[in-house]
Amino acid sequence: MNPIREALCSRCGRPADTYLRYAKLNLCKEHFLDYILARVEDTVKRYRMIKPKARILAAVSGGKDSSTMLLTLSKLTGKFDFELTALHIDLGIDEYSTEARMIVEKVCRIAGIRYAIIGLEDLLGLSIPKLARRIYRPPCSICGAVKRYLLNLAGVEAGVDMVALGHHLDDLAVYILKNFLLQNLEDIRKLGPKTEGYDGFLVGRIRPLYEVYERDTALYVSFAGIPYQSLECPFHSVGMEDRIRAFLDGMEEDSPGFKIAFARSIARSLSKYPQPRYEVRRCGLCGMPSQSDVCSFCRMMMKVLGKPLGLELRDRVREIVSKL
Ligand code: Q46
Ligand code: ZN
Ligand code: ZN
Repeated sequence: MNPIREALCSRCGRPADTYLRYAKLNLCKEHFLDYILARVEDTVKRYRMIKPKARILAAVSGGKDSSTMLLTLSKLTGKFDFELTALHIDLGIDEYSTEARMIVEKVCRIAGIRYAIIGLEDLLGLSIPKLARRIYRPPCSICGAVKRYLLNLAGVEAGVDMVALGHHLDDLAVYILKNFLLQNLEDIRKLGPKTEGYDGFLVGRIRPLYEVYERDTALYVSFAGIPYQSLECPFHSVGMEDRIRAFLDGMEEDSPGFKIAFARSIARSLSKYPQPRYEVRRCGLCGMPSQSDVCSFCRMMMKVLGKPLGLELRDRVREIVSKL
């Protein structure tokens, strides 16, 4: 009987630790790490994400995705000549947030990146669960809005050029297809590899993992020996996204590389999708982007605290990010 031949790394001939179907490559740990770094480098180049001398603020959650984004970007600062710092928002969701914060601190230290943490309890006196209870809304809908607002505010106050997000290919493909199915075509524009900002009040966003699979982010942190969040957020629930994900996974199974091709063709046709119908204005209370006179964050604060935090909140966030 023939012994089963061990797969060998396509780069060095040593035993392989993983097989990437979409690239038809067997790779050992070391060459897998190199390969993902090269994918991120190619993505940054392909979509012209980073201008020389740019200041980039990476949003880090403690999860495998944003840690992969931070670690790979931290290795590219010299090559693309940019400055990288990180921001974590502590949502105050019991042990989940405690673990996330601890991991973020470790990963930033390992990557040698300066970081700041905005704690919702310290900043607002309210965690996500408390906010959700006070305004009778699902925690995830508030959480998304609060994170977006604070991340942008932190970016503005830190004076960075771009905020880097850890969204990976699998999630982006799901969000894009979901918006297409619901015909929220304007929202597809916001899911590209790079979104430009408006001077002084809306920071542009980049997604360096636009062409990196979720599975590869898990392997990246594990092969690199980097800790990542083990607890799942207690508010995570199964929804329409999971059905779309299963469909896209099936397509990927039949045609390896399908999601990359999908993301690339979306990126090429982004300009054909409609622009938002509303004009981006400044909130009259805090000066941040808004679709009406008062932004949704200030309205939320008025409801919960009886007053908007407006410029007072900006001062506090400015102080937190001043160390970056
Ligand atoms: S949105 Fe919802 Fe997540 Fe916020 S409340 Fe938890 S599951 S953490 S990405
Ligand atoms: Zn190898
Ligand atoms: Zn506002």
